[in-house]
Amino acid sequence: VLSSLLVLAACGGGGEQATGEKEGQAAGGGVITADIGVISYISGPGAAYGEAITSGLKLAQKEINAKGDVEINLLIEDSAGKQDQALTAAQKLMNSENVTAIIGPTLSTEMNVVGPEADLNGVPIMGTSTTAEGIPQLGEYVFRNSIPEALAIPASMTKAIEKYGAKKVAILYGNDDVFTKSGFDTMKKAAEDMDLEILTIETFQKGQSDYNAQLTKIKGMNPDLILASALYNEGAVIMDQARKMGIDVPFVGGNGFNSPEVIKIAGDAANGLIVATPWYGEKDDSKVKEFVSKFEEEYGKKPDQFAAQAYDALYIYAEALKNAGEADRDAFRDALAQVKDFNGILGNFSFDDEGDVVMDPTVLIIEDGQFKEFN
Ligand code: 1QQ
Repeated sequence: VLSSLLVLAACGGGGEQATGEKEGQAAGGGVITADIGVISYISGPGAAYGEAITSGLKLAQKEINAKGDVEINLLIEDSAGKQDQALTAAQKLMNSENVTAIIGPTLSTEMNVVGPEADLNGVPIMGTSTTAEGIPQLGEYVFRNSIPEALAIPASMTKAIEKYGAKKVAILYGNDDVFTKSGFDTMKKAAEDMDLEILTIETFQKGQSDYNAQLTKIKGMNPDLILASALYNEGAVIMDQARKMGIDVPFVGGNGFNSPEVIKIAGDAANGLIVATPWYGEKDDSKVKEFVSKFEEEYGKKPDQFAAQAYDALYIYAEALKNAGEADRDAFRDALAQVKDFNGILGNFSFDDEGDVVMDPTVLIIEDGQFKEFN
């Protein structure tokens, strides 16, 4: 009795939590259990993003829990892609459910309001698909594992220019969304840096269904390339209408276009779309292949970039939990910030000192109704 009291005292005595866990594990216990909140866009026009994300998370959860050193409970809330709904979900997860940390929300527009609130409450939060400028800078509890537009878009544009010798571009973007606006800023800056002539800048809003005015103007100016910053729903309709009007030049799209929904909605009109992503499902890599086959087995379809990023994200959380040694918000935040050289299905991953990610994207093009490597 005396010796076990001494062990307890040593464990509780100060900062040796990790050692305590190890002893617990040796005795057959010591699994670190954590409630992780998820805020995802799973209903409404962009629901395929959230469906992919939650599928990736659930697959990772199953594998992680089966290994036995951490036990993750996912508490999933729908934000419908809306700021207010995302914020309400975050408050519920933080205050009523008392989660250790949050994954999501899906859109940068949502993270822009949820991130500062989580930071204020000292709740670590990580976006798996938020790519606008400035997301990790919202606070020291705010992270992402999705490659920012500022890296992805210039990579796509560089390849498109190499391949097509493009000199004149038209830009089309949604001006009522944090991500589509940020993507536009990056496109404009990159076009200027690359000495491209910007023929026109056209805007649209979420839910718009008729792009005739913008596309007629663009067609009349005869661009070599169209740069489009949109979520898949608007983006796919834009491509469909453009092709029907006889605009057959390539498009460079931002992260919103990284969804197979673009091909589902636009069909052949999606051919000629160039996007950059750290995810390529046909990669000759054993980890990628294993993930693709497990995902197909579970859901009967191939994973997209959003599923892959979410899958890696939960593994990154599991690693941080293990390193923290306990499901405590502050300990978890510090362990998360220190994740280095994590080897996931998207390649080697580390946060920079602002909680942002540096990764090399692959540039893809849609040809014959499929994403292919663009070389
Ligand atoms: C953002 C995005 C979207 C395309 C996520 C679905 O990149 O909002 O930042």
